[in-house]
Amino acid sequence: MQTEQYIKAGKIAAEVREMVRVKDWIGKTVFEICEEVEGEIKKRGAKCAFPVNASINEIAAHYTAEPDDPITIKDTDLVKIDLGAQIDGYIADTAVTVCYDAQYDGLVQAAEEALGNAMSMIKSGVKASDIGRTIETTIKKMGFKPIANLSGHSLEQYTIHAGKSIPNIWSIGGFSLSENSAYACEPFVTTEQGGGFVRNGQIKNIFAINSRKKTKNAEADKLLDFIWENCNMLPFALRWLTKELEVKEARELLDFLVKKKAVQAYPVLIEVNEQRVAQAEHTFIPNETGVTVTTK
Ligand code: MET
Repeated sequence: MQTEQYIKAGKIAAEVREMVRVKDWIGKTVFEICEEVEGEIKKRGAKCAFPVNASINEIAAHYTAEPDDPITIKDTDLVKIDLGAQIDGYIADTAVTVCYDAQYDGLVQAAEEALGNAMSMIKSGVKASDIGRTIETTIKKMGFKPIANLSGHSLEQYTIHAGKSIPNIWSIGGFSLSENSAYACEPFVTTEQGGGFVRNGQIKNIFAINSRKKTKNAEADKLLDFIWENCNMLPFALRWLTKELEVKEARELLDFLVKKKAVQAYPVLIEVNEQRVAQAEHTFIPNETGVTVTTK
C-alpha cells in the first residue's frame, strides 16, 4: 500500500476538483474543459489517471471530449466532471457536478449528501452493502432516485476498476472494506421520473489496453506500445494520441486495436428515461478507527 502516493494524488485531484466546482464553464466547449482540467492536474505534478469525463445531463458518465469537440455548455446544463490524478499508478478518482440553474440544486445536493453520509460511516470492516443502504436512504429521503447499476470501486496500482464494487443501493452480500485498500465511492442521483438505471450509449470515446499481444500491424503495435508507456492499463482518449498522429490515422489504428480486442472501448452511460443525473465522488482508504479521504 503506497499511502504516500495515494495522498499526494488525492491532494492534487481535490485541488483541481475545487477549481472546477467554482468556475463558470458556460459557453466553454467540452474540449476546452477536458484539456484545461487535465492541464491543471499535470501542472501540479501528477499524471491523469484517465481522460477527464465531462458528461452532460442524462449522460451519467464516460463521455470525454473528441479532438476539437464542439459541444458547448449551456446555462441549463448539469455537467458531471469526473477527474483522476495518479502518482506512479496510485489513483485519486473524484467528481463534482456543476450546474448554473437553481432548479437542479436539489439533485446535486443529494449526490453530495449521500457521499458525505457514506464517508462518515467508513472504517475497516464496514460492509459495502451498508454503504449502499446509506446512499440509497439519503437520496430517497431527499425525493430522488439512486442509479442502481452504477457503483464505486476498489482501486489498485494502474487499475481503475479493481474488482470490488461499492453499490449505490442496498444489496445482499458483498464484501467488507479492508484496511489499507483504496476505494472510490460515487453516488449517482436522478429524478423521481428517472428509471434509476443507465444503459450503454452508442458513443465510445474512452479506451484502455486489454492485451499487449502483437497484432502484426506494425503501426498499430507501435501505437499500443506508446499507449502502454504513457498510460499502462489506465483509460485514455483519442485526444491523447493526436500529438503523435493525424486524427484520422489515430482513429483508424484505434478502431483496428478495438477490433483485435487489444483495446477495450467504454460506451457512454445514459439514464434509461433520459432524466438528468448528478454525481459526487471521493477516493478513500479505510482504517481501524475511521477513514482517510484522499480527495477531501
Ligand atoms: N472515474 C470514472 C470511473 O470510475 C471514469 C473512468 S474513465 C473510464 O468509471
